Amino acid sequence: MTARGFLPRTSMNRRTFLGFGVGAAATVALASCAPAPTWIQPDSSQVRDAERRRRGTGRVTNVTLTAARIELDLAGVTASTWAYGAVPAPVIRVGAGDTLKATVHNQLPTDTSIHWHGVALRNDMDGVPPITQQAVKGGSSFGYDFIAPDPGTYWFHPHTGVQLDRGLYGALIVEDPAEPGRYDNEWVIVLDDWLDGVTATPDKVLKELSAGMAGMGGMGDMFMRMGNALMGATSDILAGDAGDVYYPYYLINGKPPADPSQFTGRPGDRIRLRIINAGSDTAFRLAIGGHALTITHTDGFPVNPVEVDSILIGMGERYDALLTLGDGIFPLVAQAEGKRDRGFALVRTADATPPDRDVSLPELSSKRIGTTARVGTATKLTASKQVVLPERRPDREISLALTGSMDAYDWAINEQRFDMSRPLGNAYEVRSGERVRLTVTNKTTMWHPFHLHGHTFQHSDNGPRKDTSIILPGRSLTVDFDADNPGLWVAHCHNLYHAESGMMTVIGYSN
Ligand SMILES: [Cu+2]
Repeated sequence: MTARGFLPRTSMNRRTFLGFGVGAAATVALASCAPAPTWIQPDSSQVRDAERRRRGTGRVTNVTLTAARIELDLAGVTASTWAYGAVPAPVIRVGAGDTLKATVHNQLPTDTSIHWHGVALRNDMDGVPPITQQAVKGGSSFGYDFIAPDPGTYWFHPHTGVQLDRGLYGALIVEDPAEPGRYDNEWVIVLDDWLDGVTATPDKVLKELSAGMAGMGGMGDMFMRMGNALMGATSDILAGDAGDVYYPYYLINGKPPADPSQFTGRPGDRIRLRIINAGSDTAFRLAIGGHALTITHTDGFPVNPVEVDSILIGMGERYDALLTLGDGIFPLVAQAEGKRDRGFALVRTADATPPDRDVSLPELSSKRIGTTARVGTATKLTASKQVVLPERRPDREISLALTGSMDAYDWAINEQRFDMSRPLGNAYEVRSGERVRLTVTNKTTMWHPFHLHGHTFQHSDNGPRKDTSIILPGRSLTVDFDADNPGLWVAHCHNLYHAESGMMTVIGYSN
């Protein structure tokens, strides 16, 4: 489905008048009629001033990240991949308001970059070449240096090609000095869909997908692998097609089910989970056998606590949850939604026989006996009082339609495929100080995790503060944000292959 009825904002009247369908030439000609905004560049004084206003603590954490080839052991299968020394990279921890100085040494045979996902940081440190910086060339280094203003669970990964679908990712935890700390321990859980060095490289997958699936019609609802593509992966919770890519493994903290990660504690301990979906094409639903989970934060920001049996996590999303450990050994399952496979780890508080990695969990069944399913999704959450955006009428409204299809693999925003060679060609303008209302409508037949850089928006109706939100097919999401972080910010689908194929745009500040 390509949503041909949709008309981009700049050309609505003319296009209707001219009777064009999706005439690319008409769009280009009409776009050039509008006066070009004077964009606030990443190296501008406004960006430096915004950083000064963040009033950091002055504390500095220095880290070094070397992007290089490594061998990853997947229960006896060796995957040659790229990583920051380990998969995931060692956790980076700073306090809210602290400065992170991260030096990346690029020992890869190609360009790279690091994006600090979810952090409202200075624009020139956002890691999106060629928009916010030049690419870090192979054999060279780059120093990221920024204040991390808001506490929460964040992560980092390249914003260069499809490198994220290798092992180049890690957690960034920004600790809250005012944290009540009513838990005994904290576990960082990074989920990933894995293929690099096993079935293909991400670049090969992108090439295959880009050819489109138009010739693959007539397969009906059959679930099957075709090359590195996956057909018929559907999920009720995601309201249809769940993903495009076949992965041989689903990893929890870099480990496959045959060699599971182990989390240990004492019975009765209260544990804070910090869960990050670092996958590229897989939504995970996470549950721990025999345990309820109380969601406390999403995308770093607190919500009014909600108790659930499982949590649905799209690519790029994070959830924090509390649980009280039982006595024994329990399965921690990250079900790859629609893909008929799972990530698997163990939670251990006593010596006991571990559960089978295929064990079925009532927490993951769609209907628990005697009750309704309690699947944690963002739509069930409300922002905690201290992070609710103050009531305000929006100064500007921007409508984005997610468009494109598997057939042509022509993922786009408002039918305009993002072009890195002219990144501001279809950019949307905002101005400092505005309250911006963003309505994102999914005109496609599959779900997309929509991510905005540099800001944490708020879902309508007092919903959660987030930076990455699942939008189901045919549905709209309305969010508000305060334009308080000048610069040029990309907004895109966090399905890596969709983003790289064109489902990306820029929301830029202008003078
Ligand atoms: Cu998408």
